[in-house]
Amino acid sequence: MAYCQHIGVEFMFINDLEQCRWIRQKFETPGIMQFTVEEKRRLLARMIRSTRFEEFLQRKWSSEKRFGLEGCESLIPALKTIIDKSSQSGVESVIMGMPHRGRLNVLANVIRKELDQIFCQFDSKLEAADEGSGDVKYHLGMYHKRMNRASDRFITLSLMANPSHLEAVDPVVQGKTKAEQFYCGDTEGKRVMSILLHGDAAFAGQGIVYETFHLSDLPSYTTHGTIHVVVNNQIGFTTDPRMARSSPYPTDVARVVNAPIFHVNADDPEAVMYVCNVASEWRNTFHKDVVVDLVCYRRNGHNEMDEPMFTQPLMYKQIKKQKGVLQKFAEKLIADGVVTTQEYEEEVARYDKICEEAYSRSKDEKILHIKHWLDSPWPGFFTLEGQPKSMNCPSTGISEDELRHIGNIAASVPMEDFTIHGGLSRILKGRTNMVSQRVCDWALGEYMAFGSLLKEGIHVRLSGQDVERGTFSHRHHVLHDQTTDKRICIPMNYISPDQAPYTVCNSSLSEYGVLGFELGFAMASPNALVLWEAQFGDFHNTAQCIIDQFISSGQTKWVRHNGIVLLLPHGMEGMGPEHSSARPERFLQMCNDDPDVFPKISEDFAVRQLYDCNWIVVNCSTPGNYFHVLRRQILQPFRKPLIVFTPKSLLRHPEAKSSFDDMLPGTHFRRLIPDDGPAASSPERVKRVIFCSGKIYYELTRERTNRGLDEAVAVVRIEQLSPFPFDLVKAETDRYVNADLVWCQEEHKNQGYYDYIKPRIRTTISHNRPVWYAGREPAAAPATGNKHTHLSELQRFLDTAFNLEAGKV
Ligand SMILES: Cc1ncc(C[n+]2csc(CCOP(=O)(O)OP(=O)(O)O)c2C)c(N)n1
Ligand SMILES: [Mg+2]
Repeated sequence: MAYCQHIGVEFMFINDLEQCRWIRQKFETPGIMQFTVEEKRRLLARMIRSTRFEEFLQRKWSSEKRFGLEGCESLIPALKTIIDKSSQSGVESVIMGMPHRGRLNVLANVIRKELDQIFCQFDSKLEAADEGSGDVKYHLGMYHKRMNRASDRFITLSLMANPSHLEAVDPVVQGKTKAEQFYCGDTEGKRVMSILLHGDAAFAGQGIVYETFHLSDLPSYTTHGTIHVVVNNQIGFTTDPRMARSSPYPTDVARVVNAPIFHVNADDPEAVMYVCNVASEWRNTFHKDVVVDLVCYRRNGHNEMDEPMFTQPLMYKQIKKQKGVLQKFAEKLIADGVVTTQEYEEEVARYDKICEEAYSRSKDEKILHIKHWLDSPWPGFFTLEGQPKSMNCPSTGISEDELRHIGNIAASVPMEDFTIHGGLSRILKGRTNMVSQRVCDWALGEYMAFGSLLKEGIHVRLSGQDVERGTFSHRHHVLHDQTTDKRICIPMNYISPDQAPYTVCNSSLSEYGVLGFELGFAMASPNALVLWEAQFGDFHNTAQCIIDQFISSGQTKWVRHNGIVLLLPHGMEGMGPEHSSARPERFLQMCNDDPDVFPKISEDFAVRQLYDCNWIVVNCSTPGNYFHVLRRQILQPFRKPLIVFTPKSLLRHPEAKSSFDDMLPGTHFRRLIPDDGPAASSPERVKRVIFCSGKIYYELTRERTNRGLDEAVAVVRIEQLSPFPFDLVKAETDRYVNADLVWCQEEHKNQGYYDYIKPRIRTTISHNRPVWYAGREPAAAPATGNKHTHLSELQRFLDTAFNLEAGKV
C-alpha cells in the first residue's frame, strides 16, 4: 500500500487490529507529513554532515576502502531521528549493530566518535598500544554518552564491534541489550533499546536475521522491540518512486516474523525522517520490532576500489547522471525558502572546516588505542590501566554449611501446596540422601556452583534448548505443579533473601542466534555467569561463526573480555554419529598456547596462563571439579570464554560423585588429577602411564582392575586441556621414570584431543620418550551407528592401552 509520496507500507500480515489501525492512521491521514522550518533546517544540516564526511574521506584517502554511504546519505538523519525520538520517550541507552556500509559515517555523525580518532585509523604507520591483532577500522565498536539536544537528556550510544560475517552481530546486540535492560530493571524496554542495521542482500539471505527476529517474542530473550533499518541498494537506480514497493526480500523476512515494514525512498530525506519518527513511535508504543527499508542506490562500487561499470554498465551510466541526494534536497529547501543559498554554503563550509581541523590533529596521533574503541567498558573491574587487579585466584571452595544449605534447597520444593511429579520426588529424595552422605552427583555439583555464586551476588543465566529440565532429565531447575497449569517453582531463587536472581531459560531451537545472544549478554557485565548449553555438543557447529569470529578471537581483535561458558555434552556412548562428539579437536585447534615451547613456570603460572590464553577448554571427570571450574570463571580476576565438554552417562554413574571434602574452603579446580592408587605409591615400578581426559577414565580404571594392573599402570586425568598444564604433566612424567607414556581417548584418532595433546606432552619431556596412542582409528564420522561395533572398538583400544608386553602400540 502506498500512502504518502515515496513511502510504501506492508503490514497486512499483522493480525492485531489496533496495530493495523495505528499504522493506517500514520500513513493515510492527508497532510500528516509536516515539518517545521526548524526541523527541515536540522535535517539539512544532518544531510550535509553525512554527505560531506564521505566526500572528505574520498578526497583525503581516495585509494582506501571505506564502504561509503553515497546514494543513501539519508541513513544518518534516519538514525538520528530514531535516537532523538526514542530519547524523548525516555530511552537512555541505544545499542546498535551494523555492517560495513556507512559505518565510519555512523561513528562520526551518530555516535560522535572524535573525527581525529577516525581519521588517524587511515594511517597505516600507527603503532598499536594494545595487545592483540586489532581489526580493520570498519569493524571496531564504540561507546559514547552524550547529551541529546532534541530531548535535553543524556543518552548512551554504543555500536558493537563485529566481524566481516554479515548479520552475525545481530543476536549479540540483542543479548547485550537484554542484559542492560535486566541490570537496570527495565522490564519493558523503556530505557534501553537496540537498532539493527542491515544490507538488503544480507538481510534477505542470512538465516541469523530470522533467528534473531524470532527471539523477539520469547520472554527471556525479548528486547521489547528493535528498530531494523535496511540500507536497500539492491534494485539499483530508478526514477520510479514506486520502486520502494518492489523490494521483495526484506518484506519476506519481516512477514515471517510479524513485523511491519516501512519502505521509503532514501532520495527523499523528509519522507525518511517521517518514517523514522513513525517507526520509533511504533517501537515505543507497542514494543515490537519494525523494519525501515531505506530504498536507495549505490553511487560507487561495492567499495571505493570497485568499478561497478564492469558488471552493470547501463545502470551505472544512469546513476552517474543522477544528482546527489543532498544537492536535490538543498535545492528544494532553497526553492521553498527554508534556507538561503548562502546559509547552505556556510553550513557546508563550517563542516568542512571541522573535518580539516580534525585531520590536522589526527596527524599528531602516533599510537592506536583499540581500548578507545570498546563498546562495553566494565568500570571498576580492571585497574585504570585496564589490567586485572591481581594475578591470583582465591580458593573456589565453599563452606560445609553452604554446601548443605544449597544441597537442601536443590532437594526441596520451597513453595506451598505445590505438587511435583512422582519421578521428580525420587530425584529430590536422591539429592537429600546425597547431602546427608556429603556427596554430589553432576547435577548437584552444578547446583552448588550456581547457588553459591548467586548467594555471592553473581547473576547466573543458563540458556539453551530444554536447559530448565536438562536434556538428560537430570537438572530440573524449574519445577512444574502437576495440578495447576503453568504454575512453576525455581528453587534456585530461594537460596538467600539478598541473592542475585537466577535466570534459566529454554531457548528457541537455534544455536547461532542463541549463542550470539548469550555472548552479548555476557558482554554487558563481568559479574554474571552466563552459560549456553547445546542440546548435544555437536550442535554447536551451527553456531560456528559466533565461536570463530567472537568467542575464540574476540579479545585479540577487540580487546574485550568475555566470560561466556559453553556446556557441550560429549561422549562416545553408542548413540551414533550424531549426539556423540562435541568436536573437541576443533576447539583445541583454535587454542593459542604454543605446542612446542615449554613455558617458564612462575609462581602464578596457572593464573597467568589463563590470562594469556584465548579461551579455556576443560573436560571434567568429577562433579567437584565441574563445580570448581564454574566458580573459577567468576573468581578469577579477568574473564575468558570457557568451553566445557560435559558428560552424559556420567550424570548417573555411581563412581562419578564428589565428596563435600573436595569442595570445601581451600580446595580448587584441579587442572590435572594424578593417579592416587597403588601405582602412585610405588611410581618406579609403574610400567605405563596412561593420560586421558573425561569419561574414558572410568572405563580405563575398571579395565585396569579387571586385568590386575593397578600397580603397573597409572591413569592420569588431564582435566584442563587448554591452556595445557605443562607444569603438572611434567611432574607426572618425572615421577614415573620407568614408564612408557600413552595417550588414550575414546574418540577417533583424527578427532578428540590427540593432535593437541601429543606435541605438548612431547615438549614437556623434551622429546625423550615416545607418546603412544590408544583410541579409535581415524574416521570420517565421529562415531559408528552400530552399538555392537561401538563396543568392539572400545574393547580393542582398551586392549591396546593395557597391552604392556607389546610395548609399542
Ligand atoms: C556472511 C557473509 N558472507 C559473505 C560476505 C562477503 N560480502 C561482503 S559485503 C557483501 C555484499 C553485501 O550486500 P548487502 O547486504 O546488500 O550490503 P551492501 O554492500 O549492498 O550495502 C558480501 C557478499 C560477508 N561479509 N559475510
Ligand atoms: Mg545491498
